[in-house]
Amino acid sequence: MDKRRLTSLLVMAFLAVAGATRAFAHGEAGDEPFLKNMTSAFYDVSVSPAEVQVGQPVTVTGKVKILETWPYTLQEPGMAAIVPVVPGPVFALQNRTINGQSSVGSFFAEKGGIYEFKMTLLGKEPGNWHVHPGLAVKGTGTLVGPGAWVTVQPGGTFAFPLTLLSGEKIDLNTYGGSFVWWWSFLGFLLGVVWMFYWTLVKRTVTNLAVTLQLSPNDDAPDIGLITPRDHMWMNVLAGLAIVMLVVGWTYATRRYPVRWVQQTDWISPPSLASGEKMAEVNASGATYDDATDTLIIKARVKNLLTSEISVKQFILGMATFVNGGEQDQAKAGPRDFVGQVAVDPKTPIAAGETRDLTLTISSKILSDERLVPVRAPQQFVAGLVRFENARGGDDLVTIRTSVVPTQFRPRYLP
Ligand SMILES: [Cu+2]
Repeated sequence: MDKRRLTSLLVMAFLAVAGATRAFAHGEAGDEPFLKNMTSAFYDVSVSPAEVQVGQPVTVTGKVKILETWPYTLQEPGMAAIVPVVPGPVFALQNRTINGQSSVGSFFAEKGGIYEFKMTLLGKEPGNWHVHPGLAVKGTGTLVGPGAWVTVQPGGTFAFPLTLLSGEKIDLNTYGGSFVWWWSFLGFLLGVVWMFYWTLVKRTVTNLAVTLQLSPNDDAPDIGLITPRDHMWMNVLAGLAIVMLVVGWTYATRRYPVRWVQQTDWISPPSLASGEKMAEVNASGATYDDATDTLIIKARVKNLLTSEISVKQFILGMATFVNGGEQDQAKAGPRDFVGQVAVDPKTPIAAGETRDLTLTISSKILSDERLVPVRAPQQFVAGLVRFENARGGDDLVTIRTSVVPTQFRPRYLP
Protein backbone atom coordinates (compact mmCIF):
# COMPACT_ATOMS: atom_id res chain seq x y z
CA MET A 1 0.00 0.00 0.00
CA ASP A 2 1.46 3.38 -0.93
CA LYS A 3 1.88 6.24 1.50
CA ARG A 4 -0.90 8.40 0.09
CA ARG A 5 -3.49 5.68 0.44
CA LEU A 6 -2.31 4.91 3.95
CA THR A 7 -2.55 8.58 4.94
CA SER A 8 -6.06 8.97 3.55
CA LEU A 9 -7.14 5.76 5.29
CA LEU A 10 -5.77 7.04 8.60
CA VAL A 11 -7.50 10.41 8.14
CA MET A 12 -10.79 8.63 7.36
CA ALA A 13 -10.44 6.38 10.40
CA PHE A 14 -9.72 9.43 12.57
CA LEU A 15 -12.75 11.31 11.22
CA ALA A 16 -14.99 8.30 11.77
CA VAL A 17 -13.96 8.12 15.41
CA ALA A 18 -13.84 11.87 16.10
CA GLY A 19 -17.08 12.57 14.21
CA ALA A 20 -19.17 10.05 16.14
CA THR A 21 -21.58 11.74 18.49
CA ARG A 22 -22.53 10.15 21.77
CA ALA A 23 -24.63 7.10 21.04
CA PHE A 24 -28.06 7.40 22.62
CA ALA A 25 -29.82 4.25 23.69
CA HIS A 26 -28.53 1.12 22.07
CA GLY A 27 -30.31 0.32 18.89
CA GLU A 28 -33.78 -0.49 20.16
CA ALA A 29 -35.16 1.07 16.97
CA GLY A 30 -33.12 -1.32 14.84
CA ASP A 31 -35.56 -4.23 14.81
CA GLU A 32 -38.10 -4.46 12.00
CA PRO A 33 -41.48 -2.92 12.95
CA PHE A 34 -43.29 -6.29 12.77
CA LEU A 35 -40.88 -7.70 15.35
CA LYS A 36 -42.05 -5.07 17.81
CA ASN A 37 -45.73 -4.54 17.27
CA MET A 38 -46.89 -8.05 16.23
CA THR A 39 -45.02 -10.06 18.85
CA SER A 40 -45.45 -8.40 22.20
CA ALA A 41 -46.65 -5.37 24.11
CA PHE A 42 -44.91 -3.93 27.15
CA TYR A 43 -46.89 -1.82 29.60
CA ASP A 44 -46.85 -0.38 33.13
CA VAL A 45 -43.05 -0.47 33.00
CA SER A 46 -41.11 1.34 35.69
CA VAL A 47 -37.36 1.67 36.18
CA SER A 48 -36.44 3.26 39.49
CA PRO A 49 -34.63 5.01 41.01
CA ALA A 50 -32.98 7.03 38.26
CA GLU A 51 -29.81 7.46 40.29
CA VAL A 52 -27.98 4.98 42.53
CA GLN A 53 -24.50 4.36 43.88
CA VAL A 54 -22.40 1.37 42.90
CA GLY A 55 -23.76 -1.69 44.72
CA GLN A 56 -27.25 -0.26 45.22
CA PRO A 57 -30.39 -1.75 43.64
CA VAL A 58 -32.46 -0.56 40.70
CA THR A 59 -35.90 -2.12 40.36
CA VAL A 60 -37.42 -2.84 36.96
CA THR A 61 -41.10 -3.78 37.00
CA GLY A 62 -43.80 -4.07 34.38
CA LYS A 63 -45.88 -6.40 32.29
CA VAL A 64 -45.52 -7.88 28.86
CA LYS A 65 -48.11 -9.72 26.83
CA ILE A 66 -47.09 -12.15 24.12
CA LEU A 67 -49.66 -11.22 21.51
CA GLU A 68 -52.03 -13.65 19.84
CA THR A 69 -50.91 -11.99 16.59
CA TRP A 70 -47.40 -13.51 16.88
CA PRO A 71 -46.17 -13.59 13.24
CA TYR A 72 -46.43 -16.97 11.53
CA THR A 73 -42.98 -16.38 10.03
CA LEU A 74 -41.41 -16.72 13.47
CA GLN A 75 -41.03 -19.88 15.51
CA GLU A 76 -43.86 -20.28 18.03
CA PRO A 77 -42.88 -18.89 21.43
CA GLY A 78 -42.30 -21.76 23.85
CA MET A 79 -39.43 -20.78 26.08
CA ALA A 80 -38.63 -17.26 27.17
CA ALA A 81 -36.85 -15.19 29.78
CA ILE A 82 -37.28 -11.66 31.04
CA VAL A 83 -33.87 -10.04 30.88
CA PRO A 84 -32.36 -6.65 31.62
CA VAL A 85 -31.18 -5.04 28.37
CA VAL A 86 -28.22 -2.84 29.31
CA PRO A 87 -24.96 -1.93 27.54
CA GLY A 88 -22.68 -4.73 28.78
CA PRO A 89 -22.19 -6.11 32.30
CA VAL A 90 -22.76 -2.77 34.02
CA PHE A 91 -25.42 -4.18 36.33
CA ALA A 92 -25.75 -7.54 38.06
CA LEU A 93 -29.14 -9.27 38.11
CA GLN A 94 -29.82 -10.13 41.74
CA ASN A 95 -33.44 -11.18 41.71
CA ARG A 96 -36.22 -11.86 39.25
CA THR A 97 -39.85 -12.87 39.56
CA ILE A 98 -42.37 -13.72 36.83
CA ASN A 99 -46.02 -13.47 37.91
CA GLY A 100 -44.82 -13.48 41.49
CA GLN A 101 -42.76 -16.67 41.17
CA SER A 102 -39.00 -16.58 41.55
CA SER A 103 -37.39 -17.18 38.16
CA VAL A 104 -33.71 -18.04 38.15
CA GLY A 105 -33.71 -19.15 34.51
CA SER A 106 -36.22 -19.22 31.69
CA PHE A 107 -39.93 -19.88 31.83
CA PHE A 108 -42.42 -21.72 29.64
CA ALA A 109 -44.19 -19.02 27.66
CA GLU A 110 -47.20 -19.09 25.38
CA LYS A 111 -49.04 -16.90 22.94
CA GLY A 112 -51.58 -14.74 24.72
CA GLY A 113 -49.73 -15.05 28.02
CA ILE A 114 -49.34 -12.01 30.26
CA TYR A 115 -46.14 -11.89 32.27
CA GLU A 116 -45.70 -9.50 35.14
CA PHE A 117 -42.04 -9.13 35.98
CA LYS A 118 -39.85 -7.67 38.65
CA MET A 119 -36.07 -7.53 38.42
CA THR A 120 -33.61 -6.20 40.94
CA LEU A 121 -30.35 -5.02 39.40
CA LEU A 122 -27.29 -3.95 41.35
CA GLY A 123 -25.24 -1.08 39.97
CA LYS A 124 -21.80 -2.42 39.07
CA GLU A 125 -20.05 0.09 36.80
CA PRO A 126 -20.32 3.87 37.28
CA GLY A 127 -21.89 5.68 34.34
CA ASN A 128 -25.12 6.72 32.70
CA TRP A 129 -26.91 3.66 31.36
CA HIS A 130 -30.08 3.03 29.39
CA VAL A 131 -31.98 0.25 31.14
CA HIS A 132 -34.74 -1.73 29.41
CA PRO A 133 -36.63 -4.87 30.28
CA GLY A 134 -36.48 -7.37 27.42
CA LEU A 135 -38.31 -10.56 26.52
CA ALA A 136 -35.81 -13.07 25.18
CA VAL A 137 -37.74 -15.68 23.21
CA LYS A 138 -36.04 -18.89 22.10
CA GLY A 139 -35.83 -18.99 18.32
CA THR A 140 -36.70 -15.32 17.90
CA GLY A 141 -34.31 -13.19 19.93
CA THR A 142 -34.74 -10.43 22.46
CA LEU A 143 -37.74 -8.15 22.12
CA VAL A 144 -36.89 -4.89 23.82
CA GLY A 145 -39.26 -2.97 26.08
CA PRO A 146 -39.19 0.72 26.97
CA GLY A 147 -36.00 2.03 28.56
CA ALA A 148 -35.03 4.69 31.05
CA TRP A 149 -31.72 6.34 31.91
CA VAL A 150 -30.10 5.31 35.17
CA THR A 151 -27.02 7.03 36.58
CA VAL A 152 -24.72 4.85 38.64
CA GLN A 153 -22.53 7.05 40.84
CA PRO A 154 -19.07 5.89 41.89
CA GLY A 155 -18.35 5.67 45.60
CA GLY A 156 -20.25 2.61 46.79
CA THR A 157 -18.84 -0.88 46.89
CA PHE A 158 -20.20 -3.77 44.89
CA ALA A 159 -20.73 -7.12 46.61
CA PHE A 160 -22.86 -10.12 45.78
CA PRO A 161 -23.12 -12.30 48.92
CA LEU A 162 -24.49 -15.78 48.38
CA THR A 163 -24.97 -18.91 50.49
CA LEU A 164 -24.02 -22.13 48.74
CA LEU A 165 -25.93 -25.42 49.18
CA SER A 166 -23.15 -26.51 51.53
CA GLY A 167 -23.88 -23.52 53.76
CA GLU A 168 -20.66 -21.76 52.85
CA LYS A 169 -21.06 -18.00 52.43
CA ILE A 170 -19.27 -16.45 49.46
CA ASP A 171 -19.07 -13.18 47.56
CA LEU A 172 -19.95 -14.14 43.99
CA ASN A 173 -18.15 -11.07 42.67
CA THR A 174 -14.74 -12.27 43.81
CA TYR A 175 -15.26 -16.00 44.45
CA GLY A 176 -12.43 -18.06 42.98
CA GLY A 177 -11.27 -15.03 41.02
CA SER A 178 -7.56 -15.04 41.79
CA PHE A 179 -7.24 -18.81 41.26
CA VAL A 180 -8.90 -18.58 37.85
CA TRP A 181 -6.62 -15.67 36.96
CA TRP A 182 -3.32 -17.24 38.03
CA TRP A 183 -4.13 -20.70 36.67
CA SER A 184 -5.06 -19.23 33.25
CA PHE A 185 -1.93 -17.08 33.40
CA LEU A 186 0.22 -20.18 33.93
CA GLY A 187 -1.18 -21.78 30.78
CA PHE A 188 -0.74 -18.51 28.92
CA LEU A 189 2.91 -18.39 30.06
CA LEU A 190 3.59 -21.83 28.55
CA GLY A 191 2.13 -20.66 25.25
CA VAL A 192 4.14 -17.45 25.25
CA VAL A 193 7.41 -19.35 25.88
CA TRP A 194 6.58 -21.65 22.94
CA MET A 195 5.73 -18.69 20.68
CA PHE A 196 8.84 -16.64 21.52
CA TYR A 197 11.05 -19.72 21.18
CA TRP A 198 9.99 -20.19 17.55
CA THR A 199 9.73 -16.56 16.53
CA LEU A 200 12.57 -14.78 18.38
CA VAL A 201 15.25 -17.46 18.65
CA LYS A 202 14.58 -19.68 15.64
CA ARG A 203 14.35 -18.65 12.00
CA THR A 204 11.22 -20.67 11.18
CA VAL A 205 8.76 -17.83 10.93
CA THR A 206 11.04 -14.84 10.49
CA ASN A 207 12.91 -16.40 7.60
CA LEU A 208 9.98 -17.60 5.55
CA ALA A 209 12.05 -17.40 2.35
CA VAL A 210 14.30 -20.15 3.71
CA THR A 211 11.62 -22.37 5.24
CA LEU A 212 9.53 -22.22 2.07
CA GLN A 213 12.35 -23.92 0.16
CA LEU A 214 12.10 -27.02 2.35
CA SER A 215 9.68 -29.91 2.07
CA PRO A 216 7.05 -30.02 4.86
CA ASN A 217 8.69 -32.87 6.81
CA ASP A 218 12.27 -31.65 6.55
CA ASP A 219 13.64 -30.46 9.91
CA ALA A 220 16.78 -29.22 8.14
CA PRO A 221 19.07 -29.63 11.16
CA ASP A 222 22.07 -29.09 8.80
CA ILE A 223 21.16 -25.39 8.46
CA GLY A 224 20.11 -25.19 12.11
CA LEU A 225 16.37 -24.88 11.49
CA ILE A 226 15.00 -27.51 13.89
CA THR A 227 17.67 -29.30 15.85
CA PRO A 228 17.41 -32.29 18.21
CA ARG A 229 17.83 -29.76 21.05
CA ASP A 230 14.68 -27.97 19.88
CA HIS A 231 12.84 -31.31 19.99
CA MET A 232 14.03 -31.78 23.55
CA TRP A 233 12.76 -28.34 24.69
CA MET A 234 9.43 -28.86 22.96
CA ASN A 235 9.04 -32.20 24.75
CA VAL A 236 9.71 -30.37 28.03
CA LEU A 237 6.96 -27.81 27.21
CA ALA A 238 4.51 -30.56 26.22
CA GLY A 239 5.39 -32.41 29.44
CA LEU A 240 4.76 -29.27 31.51
CA ALA A 241 1.36 -28.86 29.85
CA ILE A 242 0.42 -32.45 30.73
CA VAL A 243 1.67 -31.96 34.31
CA MET A 244 -0.52 -28.84 34.57
CA LEU A 245 -3.58 -30.79 33.42
CA VAL A 246 -2.97 -33.66 35.86
CA VAL A 247 -2.32 -31.25 38.74
CA GLY A 248 -5.50 -29.35 37.82
CA TRP A 249 -7.69 -32.48 37.73
CA THR A 250 -6.25 -33.81 40.99
CA TYR A 251 -6.62 -30.46 42.75
CA ALA A 252 -10.24 -30.03 41.57
CA THR A 253 -11.19 -33.57 42.67
CA ARG A 254 -9.57 -33.31 46.11
CA ARG A 255 -10.55 -29.70 46.89
CA TYR A 256 -14.14 -29.94 45.62
CA PRO A 257 -15.34 -33.51 46.24
CA VAL A 258 -18.99 -32.48 45.82
CA ARG A 259 -19.55 -31.34 42.26
CA TRP A 260 -22.87 -30.90 40.55
CA VAL A 261 -23.55 -30.15 36.91
CA GLN A 262 -24.84 -26.68 36.25
CA GLN A 263 -28.55 -26.59 36.86
CA THR A 264 -31.30 -25.39 34.57
CA ASP A 265 -34.23 -24.02 36.50
CA TRP A 266 -37.25 -23.55 34.26
CA ILE A 267 -40.64 -22.56 35.62
CA SER A 268 -44.24 -22.45 34.44
CA PRO A 269 -45.38 -19.18 35.99
CA PRO A 270 -48.96 -18.99 37.31
CA SER A 271 -51.15 -17.54 34.57
CA LEU A 272 -52.34 -13.99 34.84
CA ALA A 273 -55.73 -12.96 33.48
CA SER A 274 -56.06 -9.67 31.65
CA GLY A 275 -59.00 -8.77 33.87
CA GLU A 276 -62.75 -8.84 33.48
CA LYS A 277 -63.74 -9.07 29.82
CA MET A 278 -65.20 -5.67 29.06
CA ALA A 279 -65.22 -5.21 25.33
CA GLU A 280 -65.08 -6.75 21.91
CA VAL A 281 -63.02 -4.81 19.40
CA ASN A 282 -62.92 -5.15 15.65
CA ALA A 283 -60.31 -3.02 13.98
CA SER A 284 -61.38 -2.21 10.44
CA GLY A 285 -58.31 -0.44 9.10
CA ALA A 286 -55.58 2.07 9.75
CA THR A 287 -53.69 4.75 7.89
CA TYR A 288 -50.24 6.11 8.51
CA ASP A 289 -48.90 9.46 7.46
CA ASP A 290 -45.15 9.11 7.45
CA ALA A 291 -44.56 12.86 7.05
CA THR A 292 -46.39 13.82 10.25
CA ASP A 293 -46.00 10.52 12.19
CA THR A 294 -49.74 10.10 12.45
CA LEU A 295 -51.39 6.72 12.87
CA ILE A 296 -55.17 6.59 12.64
CA ILE A 297 -56.96 3.37 13.60
CA LYS A 298 -60.65 2.72 13.02
CA ALA A 299 -62.30 0.23 15.33
CA ARG A 300 -65.77 -0.94 16.26
CA VAL A 301 -66.08 -1.46 19.99
CA LYS A 302 -68.85 -3.35 21.78
CA ASN A 303 -69.24 -2.76 25.49
CA LEU A 304 -70.01 -6.13 27.13
CA LEU A 305 -70.65 -4.70 30.59
CA THR A 306 -73.69 -3.27 32.28
CA SER A 307 -71.77 -0.10 33.08
CA GLU A 308 -69.87 2.39 30.93
CA ILE A 309 -66.26 1.92 29.82
CA SER A 310 -63.68 4.14 28.17
CA VAL A 311 -60.44 3.72 26.26
CA LYS A 312 -57.55 4.43 28.60
CA GLN A 313 -54.46 3.48 26.57
CA PHE A 314 -53.27 2.01 23.32
CA ILE A 315 -50.13 -0.09 23.70
CA LEU A 316 -47.98 -0.63 20.64
CA GLY A 317 -44.85 -2.74 21.08
CA MET A 318 -42.65 -0.93 23.59
CA ALA A 319 -44.71 2.28 23.54
CA THR A 320 -47.82 3.32 25.44
CA PHE A 321 -50.19 5.99 24.16
CA VAL A 322 -52.41 7.46 26.83
CA ASN A 323 -55.88 8.94 26.47
CA GLY A 324 -55.10 11.68 28.95
CA GLY A 325 -52.91 14.58 29.90
CA GLU A 326 -49.34 14.99 31.09
CA GLN A 327 -50.02 13.52 34.55
CA ASP A 328 -51.50 10.28 33.20
CA GLN A 329 -48.66 9.98 30.69
CA ALA A 330 -45.96 10.40 33.34
CA LYS A 331 -47.45 7.44 35.24
CA ALA A 332 -47.68 5.18 32.19
CA GLY A 333 -44.00 4.27 31.83
CA PRO A 334 -40.52 5.52 30.87
CA ARG A 335 -41.27 9.00 29.51
CA ASP A 336 -39.48 8.62 26.15
CA PHE A 337 -41.81 5.78 25.24
CA VAL A 338 -45.10 7.35 26.27
CA GLY A 339 -47.28 9.48 24.01
CA GLN A 340 -50.87 10.49 23.59
CA VAL A 341 -53.81 8.92 21.80
CA ALA A 342 -56.89 10.92 20.91
CA VAL A 343 -60.13 8.95 20.98
CA ASP A 344 -63.10 10.16 18.94
CA PRO A 345 -65.86 10.38 20.09
CA LYS A 346 -64.48 11.29 23.50
CA THR A 347 -67.45 10.27 25.67
CA PRO A 348 -67.45 6.90 27.51
CA ILE A 349 -69.10 3.96 25.78
CA ALA A 350 -72.43 3.20 27.43
CA ALA A 351 -73.46 -0.23 28.73
CA GLY A 352 -74.12 -2.61 25.86
CA GLU A 353 -73.39 0.05 23.24
CA THR A 354 -71.58 -0.68 19.99
CA ARG A 355 -69.64 2.29 18.73
CA ASP A 356 -67.25 3.16 15.92
CA LEU A 357 -64.12 4.75 17.33
CA THR A 358 -61.21 6.56 15.74
CA LEU A 359 -57.88 6.37 17.58
CA THR A 360 -55.41 9.02 16.45
CA ILE A 361 -51.78 8.87 17.49
CA SER A 362 -49.52 11.67 16.36
CA SER A 363 -46.11 11.07 17.87
CA LYS A 364 -42.41 11.06 17.02
CA ILE A 365 -42.14 7.76 18.92
CA LEU A 366 -43.76 5.99 15.96
CA SER A 367 -40.93 6.86 13.60
CA ASP A 368 -38.09 7.14 16.14
CA GLU A 369 -38.74 3.60 17.37
CA ARG A 370 -39.91 2.36 13.94
CA LEU A 371 -43.17 0.93 15.24
CA VAL A 372 -45.23 1.13 12.06
CA PRO A 373 -44.18 -0.73 8.91
CA VAL A 374 -44.14 1.62 5.92
CA ARG A 375 -42.07 -0.28 3.40
CA ALA A 376 -42.89 -3.90 4.13
CA PRO A 377 -44.80 -6.48 2.08
CA GLN A 378 -47.11 -7.00 5.05
CA GLN A 379 -48.36 -3.76 6.47
CA PHE A 380 -49.83 -4.69 9.85
CA VAL A 381 -50.01 -3.08 13.24
CA ALA A 382 -51.08 -4.97 16.31
CA GLY A 383 -51.47 -3.70 19.82
CA LEU A 384 -53.51 -3.65 22.97
CA VAL A 385 -56.49 -1.41 23.54
CA ARG A 386 -56.82 -0.87 27.27
CA PHE A 387 -60.32 -0.22 28.57
CA GLU A 388 -61.22 1.06 32.00
CA ASN A 389 -64.54 0.84 33.77
CA ALA A 390 -65.96 3.24 36.33
CA ARG A 391 -64.53 1.21 39.22
CA GLY A 392 -60.95 1.43 37.92
CA GLY A 393 -60.82 -2.16 36.62
CA ASP A 394 -59.25 -2.67 33.22
CA ASP A 395 -59.21 -5.04 30.26
CA LEU A 396 -56.69 -5.35 27.46
CA VAL A 397 -57.92 -6.36 24.04
CA THR A 398 -55.54 -7.34 21.26
CA ILE A 399 -56.26 -5.86 17.85
CA ARG A 400 -54.62 -6.27 14.47
CA THR A 401 -55.24 -4.31 11.33
CA SER A 402 -53.56 -3.53 8.05
CA VAL A 403 -52.04 -0.10 7.59
CA VAL A 404 -52.27 1.96 4.44
CA PRO A 405 -49.62 4.66 4.14
CA THR A 406 -51.05 8.00 3.06
CA GLN A 407 -47.77 9.81 2.63
CA PHE A 408 -44.14 8.76 2.44
CA ARG A 409 -41.32 10.76 3.86
CA PRO A 410 -38.64 11.27 1.20
CA ARG A 411 -35.76 8.87 1.58
CA TYR A 412 -32.13 8.99 0.46
CA LEU A 413 -32.54 12.55 -0.92
CA PRO A 414 -32.83 15.66 1.25
CU1 LIG B 1 -31.69 1.76 25.21
